[in-house]
Amino acid sequence: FLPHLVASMEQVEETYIMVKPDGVQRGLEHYKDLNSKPFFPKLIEYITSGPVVCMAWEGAGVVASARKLIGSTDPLQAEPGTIRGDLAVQTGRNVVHGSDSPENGKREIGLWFKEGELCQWTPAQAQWLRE
Ligand code: IDP
Ligand code: MG
Repeated sequence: FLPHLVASMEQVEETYIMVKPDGVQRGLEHYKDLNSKPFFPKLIEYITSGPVVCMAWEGAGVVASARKLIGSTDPLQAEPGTIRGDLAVQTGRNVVHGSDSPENGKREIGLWFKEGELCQWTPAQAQWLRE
């Protein structure tokens, strides 16, 4: 949310956004590969405890670069400058998720988004980011 941008627009509008029960329930499927871990019940309690902000990023090497930006699973091992390194303290509250492979990226985007909810777009500065 960028209040300075909103304030500079002529017509300030409000919109109501809600994660509905299916959106929250689908969190249960998301970590199915971890369901034998001892921390699984607490992980599910945590991940379904409130709304989440979902994003689908696309780009060459984006799985690895997003994981680098996010930092190690344990925030105490995460480098300063990463999201977990700067903002988190415990593994069980590590702020952000990123898919660990292109295959899981596809699978997880499929869990959280329906067809037609994603849009393809090219930012105006794209030509200045890559040769
Ligand atoms: P990742 O999020 O870095 O890919 P995963 O091993 O896939 O790490 O674990 C998924 C999530 O499960 C972690 O981000 C964290 O929220 C939680 N988690 C992993 N290991 C533990 C643990 O030992 N205790 C509590 N929570 C854990
Ligand atoms: Mg993972």
